[in-house]
Amino acid sequence: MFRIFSFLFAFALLSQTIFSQQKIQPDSIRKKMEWFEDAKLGIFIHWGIYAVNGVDESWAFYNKKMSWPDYMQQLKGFTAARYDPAAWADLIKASGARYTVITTKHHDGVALWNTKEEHFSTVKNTPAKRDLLKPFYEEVRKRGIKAGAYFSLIDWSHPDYPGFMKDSSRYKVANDPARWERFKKFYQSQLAEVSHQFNPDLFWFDGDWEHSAEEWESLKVRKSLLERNPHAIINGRLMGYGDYDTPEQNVPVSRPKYNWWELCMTINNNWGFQHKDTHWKTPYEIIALFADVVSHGGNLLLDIGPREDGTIPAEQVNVLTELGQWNKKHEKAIFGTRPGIAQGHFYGPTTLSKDSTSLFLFLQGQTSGTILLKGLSNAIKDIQVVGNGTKLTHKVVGKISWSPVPGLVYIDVPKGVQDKYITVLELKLDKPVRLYQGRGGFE
Ligand code: H79
Repeated sequence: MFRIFSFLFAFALLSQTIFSQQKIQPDSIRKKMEWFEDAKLGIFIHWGIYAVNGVDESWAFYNKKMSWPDYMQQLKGFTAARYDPAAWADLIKASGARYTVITTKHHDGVALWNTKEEHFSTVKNTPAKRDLLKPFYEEVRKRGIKAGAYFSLIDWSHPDYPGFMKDSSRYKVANDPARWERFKKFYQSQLAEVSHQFNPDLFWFDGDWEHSAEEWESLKVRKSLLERNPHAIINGRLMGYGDYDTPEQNVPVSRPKYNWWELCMTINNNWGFQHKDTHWKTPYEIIALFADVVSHGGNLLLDIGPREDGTIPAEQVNVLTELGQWNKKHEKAIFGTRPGIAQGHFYGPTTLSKDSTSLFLFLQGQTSGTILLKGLSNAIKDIQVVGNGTKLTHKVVGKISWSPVPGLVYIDVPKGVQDKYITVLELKLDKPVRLYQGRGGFE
């Protein structure tokens, strides 16, 4: 029994440190979060030397799948020879994404800009020999896309960083505080370079779990970034000092705790380019997932992993292009919307217009026939298939005159109006949405 308790206690402690509580009050950041809340889709880019041999980004040596020197040999093969930042920005624009986040530095410590610090960079240590970030940020901003910077707090290649491989560490912070101070100064200087050179709209930290907020100096870091740009958004991986929650690969079933959240997800099974990974998600799977995320008030940060030469795999181009066409057709049902109605009213994703007088229903698969909506107190003025204009008929069934409980709404969805992926219906309501959520009794 004691063992079970001590296990539970240890687990509780662990989850407290790993999943730290948000320390930022939502009301204090509501204004700056507006664009993020409306944006819904971002494109994540993992580009680094790991694309040369197609190995796990940084984790390959951490997990001892290869030695650190072998991993770093990839520096020699990173050419960026066919890098076309304008083409990347065009693709991101075509996907419908409103923002993008690129790896400025992953856990392997290789910076993609010309860092002044004495440490690895694509400028000093690879045949690419240049700052890859500046032209990218310029191109995306030209197109009105918000620009985000992924920055790894962890730097497993830095001699003053304690962590190295999963079962080894250079030292313990408590035993050599001066060494940790040196690392802190180093990482905060690099971060200041990113902040001053590119002024990102969003900072996407990763790897906070290896140290406490005090050790990282999370609050100080947050403050200094916001001094440079008070509107900058900071993701939730700063040990509690971020603005929004970041589930990774795992799709939430209920809404995450933070007021704002973003699911980051790969198109195959890896963040960076890997020659052997052919587990591509289909456009349908991504679009269905995207609708689900938006219906729960989240954003999707969809990842692409360019090759070392800067070309983007055709499968990823295809998913972004198909998603973009679907987004264009269904723009009003996605962008700038608010989370939909509770599950139980309708068995599928839903969203609401900002003023909540339009309710959007997302039909999975190739739905046709009669669909059911429960507990809608509003009158429906009009139903249309989004992006297609076909008007649909509906019927209210079982409305009891003396009862406040609304009748059941049945909508006829004929064959032939279906989208290639997900069909969306817009229900125009007489007033802002009102729902009945009772138990059907005389309450
Ligand atoms: O950059 C991509 C990945 O390389 C990086 N984040 C994305 C965006 C990443 N990979 N894995 N993780 C982040 C989470 C890792 C969690 C673990 Fe652990 C680290 C599992 C075991 C060690 C955290 C700390 C959970 C348990 C201990």
